[in-house]
Amino acid sequence: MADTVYRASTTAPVNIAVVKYWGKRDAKLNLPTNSSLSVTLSQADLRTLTTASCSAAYPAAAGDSLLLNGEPSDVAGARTQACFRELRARRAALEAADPALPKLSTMPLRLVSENNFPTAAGLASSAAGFAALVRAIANLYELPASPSELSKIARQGSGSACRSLFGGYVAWRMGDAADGSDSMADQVAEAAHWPEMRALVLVVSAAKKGVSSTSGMQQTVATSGLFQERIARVVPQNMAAMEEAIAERNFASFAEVTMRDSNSFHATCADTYPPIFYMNDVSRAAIRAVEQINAAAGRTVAAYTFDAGPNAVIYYLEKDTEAVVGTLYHVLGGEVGGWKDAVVKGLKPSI
Ligand code: 2P0
Repeated sequence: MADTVYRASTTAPVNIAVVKYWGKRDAKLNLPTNSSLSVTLSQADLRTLTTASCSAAYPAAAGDSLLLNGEPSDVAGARTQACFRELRARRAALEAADPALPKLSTMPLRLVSENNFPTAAGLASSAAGFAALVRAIANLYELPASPSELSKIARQGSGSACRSLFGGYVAWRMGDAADGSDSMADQVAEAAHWPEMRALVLVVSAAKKGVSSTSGMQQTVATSGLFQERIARVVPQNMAAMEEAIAERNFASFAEVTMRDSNSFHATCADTYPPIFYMNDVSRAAIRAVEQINAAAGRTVAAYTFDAGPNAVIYYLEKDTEAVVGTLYHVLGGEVGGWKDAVVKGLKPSI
């Protein structure tokens, strides 16, 4: 039927890196200078819900469209276009092989997407957003693509998005092929492998960040000497140590690598010229609070990490909830003015 509307929906979760992606070796294909590793958070807390539809009845002149949190959003950008192009090409190949299939690849696409958390709050909304966009269209087109195959497409939308196609503990392998064919994500361990893991997001500010990740990392690659040390030695060591810590469920080691890698990433930001500062005084107060909590416990019970913004993510184990969450409320809520507005949320990794 000419007016049939084809439709598919999916959700994708947020991920928070414990070994950070920062730097592109190819901006067009979105290929990174280093591998990275993240924990995927529960979709009950943070997720994007996306519905993709297409129809021959949608006016061709209007083209493809995206409604994000109720507002029309631009789809003309090269990143979004790359995702559409890759997905349409795969659908067109299926249609060429089976002429009985409806020609969805030629129809305009409409996407409707909603986050259940503030966009651009430093909570990796682009990761969940592009992961959901790619999987919704792949479902609509009934593509027989594995999550790793889809991760190569989502990577072109936003690098960190490739890790949101998996739950649990996820690595994005940088690869070395010039065409990006081996730069994709895989699952290091399911969430059920380490079910006691918890994450807590301290929202210092829900405002849009000052320097975007995309331009910030380009400036770092171009100007920081310290960055060369990070990609040559620090990250490869951290990736290996992190995979071992996860395999052994060794929280002290997981925590140390997480905190060291966050510190290393923010040090390369400070070494960028002109320097980039994502953390603020309130962020640094959170670091001090985690140090106090660990010192008081006499062992490592909490780990902080910061992305391209001031918000803290604190990892801890369920059994240490009281020591970690209770103390954070006490220390930050009571004594540091900036935290009066902070939202403290306990999150589980997704299954
Ligand atoms: C990460 N971040 O690994 C790191 C840590 C921010 C700090 O991935 O240019 O939005 O779209 O590929 O994925 C943020 O970078 O950058 C990011 P693009 P993206 O989570």
